[in-house]
Amino acid sequence: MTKKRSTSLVPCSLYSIFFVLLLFRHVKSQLNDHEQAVILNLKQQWQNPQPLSHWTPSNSSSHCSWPEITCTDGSVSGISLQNMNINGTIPSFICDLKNLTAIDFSWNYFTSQEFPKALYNCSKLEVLDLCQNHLAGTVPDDIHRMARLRQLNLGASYFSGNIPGSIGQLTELRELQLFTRPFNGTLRPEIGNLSNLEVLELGCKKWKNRVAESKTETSVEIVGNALNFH
Ligand SMILES: *[C@@H]1O[C@H](CO)[C@@H](O)[C@H](O)[C@H]1NC(C)=O
Ligand SMILES: *[C@@H]1O[C@H](CO)[C@@H](O)[C@H](O)[C@H]1NC(C)=O
Ligand SMILES: *[C@@H]1O[C@H](CO)[C@@H](O)[C@H](O)[C@H]1NC(C)=O
Ligand SMILES: *[C@@H]1O[C@H](CO)[C@@H](O)[C@H](O)[C@H]1NC(C)=O
Ligand SMILES: *[C@@H]1O[C@H](CO)[C@@H](O)[C@H](O)[C@H]1NC(C)=O
Ligand SMILES: CC(=O)N[C@H]1CO[C@H](CO)[C@@H](O)[C@@H]1O
Repeated sequence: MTKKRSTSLVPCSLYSIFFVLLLFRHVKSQLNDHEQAVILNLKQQWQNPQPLSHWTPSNSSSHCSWPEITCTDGSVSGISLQNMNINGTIPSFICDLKNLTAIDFSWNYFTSQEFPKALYNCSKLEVLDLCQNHLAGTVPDDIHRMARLRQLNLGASYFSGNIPGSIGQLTELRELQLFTRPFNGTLRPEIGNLSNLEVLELGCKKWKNRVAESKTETSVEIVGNALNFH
């Protein structure tokens, strides 16, 4: 009798494993569908820019094969829209892409009267490149909330004013690019707290392979008198 019970248990547990696997696949593909919907909403928000005409709904993972999108384990981890003539704003729902670590919106026409704080909700963000856009306002005092940032490029846009001391709390920062337009604020001494910083520029270079470059070339450009690097 016990024998009978055990034999009937085996297929039963196999079934449940199979069921759990199916459920897992289903949940995962729903997550992928959701991420694709977010990306397609971005395209719509920006009024369907021509360079993104290949962003069309397809199977649940097809967006991972679009050149502007990077996926890690099937989930979107990067968006790179360099130089695509995009006019518009950076919508807060972009952070519905929960695994986003890199945003490169450089060389576009993104506009805003203030720093896009909505990006604080992208809690895994490590790379933020907003270079050469039409973004204005000051760099906010609570910029340190983007605690994981390794690269921050705010160069050649319309940001103005002082760089807040809290930028010194972005301890992961390796690269920091600020303004090229006449810089009328001051850099606070706290910037010297950025002990991991390798590149500090007040410019905006159109580097295609910035990461590779920064690996071979560790340079710290000291700008201003109040700065202290260790
Ligand atoms: C989904 O679409 C991508 C790109 O169009 C393709 O490479 C992939 O094979 C498709 N996957 C499935 C499961 O159909
Ligand atoms: C984010 O990545 C983790 C780990 O790869 C994964 O478990 C999770 O489902 C992803 N989130 C989304 C929304 O896809
Ligand atoms: C950040 O996300 C939370 C929860 O999803 C939301 O309530 C909040 O409005 C978002 N903040 C911004 C600035 O978009
Ligand atoms: C810096 O420039 C901005 C924009 O041109 C201006 O609004 C602001 O008043 C200036 N600040 C100082 C301290 O001159
Ligand atoms: C950051 O820099 C300021 C001013 O140089 C200094 O007073 C402060 O102790 C530093 N903070 C940390 C955490 O190193
Ligand atoms: C896609 C789009 O509308 N691009 C325009 C954005 O604005 C610049 C400058 O105003 C135009 O040159 C682009 O054609």
